[in-house]
Amino acid sequence: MLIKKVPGIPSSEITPKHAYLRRREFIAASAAVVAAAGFGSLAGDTEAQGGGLAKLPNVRKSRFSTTETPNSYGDISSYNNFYEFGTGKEDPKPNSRNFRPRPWTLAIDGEVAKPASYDLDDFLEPLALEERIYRLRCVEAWSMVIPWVGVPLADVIKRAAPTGKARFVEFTTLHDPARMPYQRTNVLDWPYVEGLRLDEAMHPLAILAVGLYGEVLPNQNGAPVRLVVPWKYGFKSIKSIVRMRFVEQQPVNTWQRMQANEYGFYANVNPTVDHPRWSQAREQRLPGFFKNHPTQMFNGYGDQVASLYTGMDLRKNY
Ligand SMILES: Nc1nc2c(c(=O)[nH]1)N[C@H]1C(S)=C(S)[C@@H](COP(=O)(O)O)O[C@H]1N2
Ligand SMILES: [Mo]
Repeated sequence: MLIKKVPGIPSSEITPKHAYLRRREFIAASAAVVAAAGFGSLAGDTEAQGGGLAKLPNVRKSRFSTTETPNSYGDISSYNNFYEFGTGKEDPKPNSRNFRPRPWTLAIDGEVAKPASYDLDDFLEPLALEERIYRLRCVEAWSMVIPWVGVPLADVIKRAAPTGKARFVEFTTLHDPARMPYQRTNVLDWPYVEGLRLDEAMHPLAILAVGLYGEVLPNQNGAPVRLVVPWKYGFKSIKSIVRMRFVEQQPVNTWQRMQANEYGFYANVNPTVDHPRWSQAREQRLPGFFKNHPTQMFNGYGDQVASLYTGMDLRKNY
């Protein structure tokens, strides 16, 4: 592949070959650089990009957005973790092409005054859509800036009216091996499950995302509805959600069930607690090539979220 020097990106960032990156990751990274060059000025212009999917109407900007420049639509939609469609990061895009995310039913039940099963579009109807530009930090130490469109999770929770017993929210991904091909394998214990403590879920930064770059979500990013919790590692951002259940006991999330010594319940971005197989001190900010950017505590949201964890040992509660 021909790699042109991109103005504004130091040549060190596009130098091929670096020991710790596998070849396919290098190809993805350099493809992203070329794609970015093709767009000329990314310059934070979220209107200019998209995937030709349905536009979401009446999206307002949010004061909670980062001012960092978003990654290109191409970056965000071609480098994904979505094991239901394959374990490689380039797999979900081609393997989810035929997935139909509508009609979609979302169940909200458990310890709530108003359990209900909604058609997703009816469910969204009374909620105001916001663009939330957040950096998503994967546990595997790469990150991207993504212009999500979504609704505050707190609004959804208030509507469900949790009872006094509700202490956690458990989220579940669709389980349909006919539509999600890797659910016919046992690479994970299906369906994918995640959980938040109720106060984390009520935090104004937590959203249910239904769009990207002003359009409905592409399948590979978790269509039609996924969680985004910007101070936590990406695996907390469960995709293609069909159920939110309010519970008393702390849920066991999928990665914790698979490898509890590597993935905990909290999964707060924390540069001082390494993953057993790699350091979390630095991150690779895609499309940058090197893992050379210091990781920030709570992914930079410490002022807003640290108080949720007062008195907790974040080494134990990783
Ligand atoms: N159902 C489901 N949700 C999932 C995953 C998955 O494999 N299955 N991967 C997670 C991980 S590890 C990350 S980093 C984010 C990636 O989101 P993105 O592809 O939109 O960047 O999705 C998360 N949500
Ligand atoms: Mo991740």
